[in-house]
Amino acid sequence: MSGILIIGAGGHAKVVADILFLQGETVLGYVDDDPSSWGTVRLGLPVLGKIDDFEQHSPGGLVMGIGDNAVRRSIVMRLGERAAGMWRSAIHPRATVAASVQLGVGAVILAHAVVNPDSIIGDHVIINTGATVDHDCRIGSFCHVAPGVHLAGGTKLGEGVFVGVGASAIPGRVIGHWAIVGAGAVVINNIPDHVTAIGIPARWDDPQAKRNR
Ligand code: JB2
Repeated sequence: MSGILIIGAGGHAKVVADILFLQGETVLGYVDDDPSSWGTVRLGLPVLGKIDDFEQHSPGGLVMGIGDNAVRRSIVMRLGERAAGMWRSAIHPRATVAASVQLGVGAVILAHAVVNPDSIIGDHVIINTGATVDHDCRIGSFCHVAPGVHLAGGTKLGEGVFVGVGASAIPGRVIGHWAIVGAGAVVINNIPDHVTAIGIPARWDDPQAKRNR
């Protein structure tokens, strides 16, 4: 039987399943590496076994259902060619995505999220509930834009950026690869790669400055 298999079986996987139901997709169930989940049922769908055995279930498509950016990336890399061409997007019917937006493979866009014209969304990105991404933004692969985030026009996120719930960024700011923006932070300056920026305005520890102290 052909249908979609969801990778992961936690909270985010259930949200993905709900979107796929609304899209009218046939969903086979979940695969997950936690053996204690196997044989259990979530939203009426079974956890079928481990991720690396996904081909045993003959899926017609795969959607990534794990929230952690680094874990999503490592699984996509691990499955590599075996999963190439199988990744599908899950876009809630009440999300608003402008016609000119370029969506990467495996994008997951939740209810009431908005992505405005000419934004470019990378692979396996999550735009979570009620988040807004204004015009001309660039969202790198494996980013997670958490619920209620607002990114103003021309914001650029590198790969793997996590923007925490309710954070915002003024127009045109650049947030570096694998940076973390804390919940409720307000980004008014560019943020380097790999730092954690928190507060209003968002600030981060400069490792170089620390070494010189
Ligand atoms: O290192 C890992 C790993 N860590 C967790 N490798 C592999 N292969 N799998 C991993 N997992 C799996 O991800 C767990 O077995 C579990 O199925 C899933 C994590 O489930 P959890 O409910 O803890 O988180 P989530 O990813 O479903 O949801 C997170 O992200 C969402 C976007 C939460 O923070 C949610 O609150 C959030 N909405």
